[in-house]
Parts: sequence; structure tokens; C-alpha cells
Amino acid sequence: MPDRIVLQGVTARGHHGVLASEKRDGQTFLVDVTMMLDLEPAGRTDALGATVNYAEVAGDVVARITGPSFDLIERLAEVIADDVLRHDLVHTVEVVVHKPEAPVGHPFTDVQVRVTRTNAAQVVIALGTNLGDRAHTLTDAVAALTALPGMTVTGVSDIVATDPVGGPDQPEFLNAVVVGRSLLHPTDLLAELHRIEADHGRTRDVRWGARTLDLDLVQYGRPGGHREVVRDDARLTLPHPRAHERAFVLVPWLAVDPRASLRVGEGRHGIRPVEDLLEGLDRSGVRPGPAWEQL
Ligand code: A4P
Ligand code: MG
Repeated sequence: MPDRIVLQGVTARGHHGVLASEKRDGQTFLVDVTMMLDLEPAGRTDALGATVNYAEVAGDVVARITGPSFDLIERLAEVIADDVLRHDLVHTVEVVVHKPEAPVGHPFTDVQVRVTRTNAAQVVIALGTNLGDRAHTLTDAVAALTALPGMTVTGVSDIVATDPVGGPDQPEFLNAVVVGRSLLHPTDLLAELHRIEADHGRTRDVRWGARTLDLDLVQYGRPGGHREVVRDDARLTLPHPRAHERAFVLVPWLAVDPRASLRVGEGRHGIRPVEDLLEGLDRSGVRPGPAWEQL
């Protein structure tokens, strides 16, 4: 049983409901919040900073109950879950909203909506190889990504064969894109990607030179979403600074996620559909590649 903090029966009057009378008169709502997080650091250090302050969570819950009116308690549960997941330490939250005075028209004791949400960020990983048994390496790398604790692979593109872009004269690449959800922090995920590269004989002699396996973290968190990570650090730049100009990344990405978008500038206007980005690019160097191997 994983560690958890359970906050039960936070009660306040709110004005949520579909009926005009509900919006006008208000009624009592009760909320239970169960937060899954590792409590060992707090247990060892006795420091409030190592855990989540449940009084703060209770305050946020009351603010949502008493705040702007929603038609549905489903919506109320969702925004409360979102609020809780802003606490980075919480990896999973369950929210129950009770509405015991709901206009049901028959005797009843309670009606509840229960949602479970995880703090996993959507991640996009680009794979490339132009040395060795390329299709085998890619297949193996996807298996390794799938096996990563804290990582859920939700989509794998077909393999594309691509002309090399930049660097010295070098053989044709095979590329692919994996999308998934990660509970690992970006730098921990990158460390895992480096480990998987090393397991496949990756060496770093010539920048942009031929390689058995290259795993780039293209994006961490949906652009504009609260899990999005943007950082300008040479060890890990997010989103990947060259992804937006590379058909060998965008073509397979779009194939696996037709609604994909990528940040190319600041603010809301800096988020561009991958489909639009591709329109300006030369796709002639990207062809269908071999099939995935059976593992
Ligand atoms: N790094 C910083 N940000 C990131 C990020 N978002 N994801 C750092 C991954 N790594 C990131 O990478 C160099 C350093 O970048 C790492 O230490 C990491 O901490 P690397 O993988 O060691 O070296 P690299 O791959 O040679 O350099 P780079 O800059 O990643 O090259 P690219 O941009 O990946 O280009 N043509 C085709 N057709 N297909 C390809 O796959 N790949 C490249 C490599 C060139 N041309 C290609 C292809
Ligand atoms: Mg790389």
C-alpha cells in the first residue's frame, strides 16, 4: 500500500448545480482528498517542507466549493484534483465530491463523484540510429522505455528512414517517436535515456556524428499545461531546441499524435500545431522505414 495523506469531509456551502435554485440558494458540499506521495522523506526529517501541508489543501478545496459556480460536481472534482496536483510531490490524487442535498427527487443519503488523476506529464521522445542493426536497436529501445518505472508508453510511431541532417558525411538514419506519460522528473528521465543509449553502445566522439542510438527528450508536459517544463540549460533544453525544424522528428510525431503541438516561442502564441510547423519544412528526406521487429 503506497503512502498517502487522507483529508476527509472538508465541508462548505457552494452554488454548484444545473438548476437556477441551486445556483441561487446554494447547498452543502463535502470533499474527500486522498493524496498519494512518498512520505518517507517527511518521516525521516520531520520537516513540513518534505510533505504536503493538508491545511493548505483544505483551504484550496474550500475556495473551490465557495468559488465560481459549476453546473456539475464532475467539474468541481476535476479542478480540485488539478489544484492538488500542482503540489509536485503528489503523484496521484483521488477526489470525492459529495452532494447530500442534491435535488434527486427521492429519499437518498448521498451522491458522490469520485475521480483519480495522476501527475504524470505527457512526454515526447525522439529515437534515432544510423549504425549497427538499426531496426533491432530501435525495437529494443522502445522495450527499454516501456519497462522504465514511472513511464507509460502510450504511442509508438512507425519507423521512418531519413537522410542525415547536419554533421559529417554519414549513413542514412532510422528515426521514430514515442509518446507517453512520465512520473519521472525531466532530468531523471534524461538520465534514463542516457543509460539506455549507453546500453546500446552509444559513444559520444563526434557531435552530430553517426550513432548506434540517440534518444532526445523533445518535450516534457503539454505546452501551456501546468506540467509543461521549459528550460534553457545546455544539459537539458526543453523543448528540444532543434525539434521544430526537423522533419525526421515531426513526421513520425504527427503520425502518432495528430493533435501534437510544440512550443517555439513564449506565451500562448508560441505554441504551434506540429502539422503547421511541418508545412514549412522539406519532407523529401523522410521515407517509410522498416517494420518494428518482434521482441
Ligand atoms: N541535451 C540538452 N537538451 C536535451 C534534450 N532535450 N534531449 C544535452 C536530449 N539531450 C539534451 O546530446 C548532447 C547533449 O545535449 C547531451 O549531453 C544532453 O545532456 P548527445 O545526444 O550527446 O549528442 P548529439 O545527439 O550528437 O547532439 P544533439 O545536439 O542531441 O544532436 P541532435 O540534435 O540529436 O542531432 N539526421 C537524421 N536524419 N536523423 C537523426 O536522428 N540526429 C542528429 C543528432 C543529427 N542528424 C540527424 C539525426
Ligand atoms: Mg541527442
